[in-house]
Amino acid sequence: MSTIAYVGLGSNLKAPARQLGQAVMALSRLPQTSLQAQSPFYASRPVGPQDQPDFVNGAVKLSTSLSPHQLLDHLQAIELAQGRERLRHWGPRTLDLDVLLFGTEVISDERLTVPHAELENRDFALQPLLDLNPELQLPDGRRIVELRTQCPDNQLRKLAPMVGSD
Ligand code: ROI
Repeated sequence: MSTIAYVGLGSNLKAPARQLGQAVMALSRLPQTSLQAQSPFYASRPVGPQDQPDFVNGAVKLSTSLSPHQLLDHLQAIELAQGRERLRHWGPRTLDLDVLLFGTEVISDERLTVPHAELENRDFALQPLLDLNPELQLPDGRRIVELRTQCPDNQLRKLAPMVGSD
């Protein structure tokens, strides 16, 4: 059985847009998974300490027969493969991959919280989800489009698509 999962991507170190592009390539190669769509990328002001570079954020839509925790294992492997650095709490990072939504599942354990715990406060996650599916809802029925209008503003700026960035 396949589930539609949405994964958020973020980076503000080491050529962030390239980090995201590389991560999308890696996600397109996951086992038991097909990449259905990729959102535009956005520059965004950092949530957390302001003395760090702006982030680049985006999201992808996957169809997968992996379990949520298997998917998380793969996301963490991709983060590591791209030399993940987290310099401090809520500080700069090379690559963050988060399970934002996994079908209509609600998960809360020591490794994984789905829907993502901060989703409704983060325009840089909500907007790419809307780009991928304007009708999307949380498992509790709240509409992403509604949450987007209520969440803090991180000054999203849509970036031009990257070409020839291998
Ligand atoms: N801020 C923005 N704009 N984008 C992120 O992806 C992001 N990720 C984080 C913190 C440091 C909380 N701030 C962020 O982990």
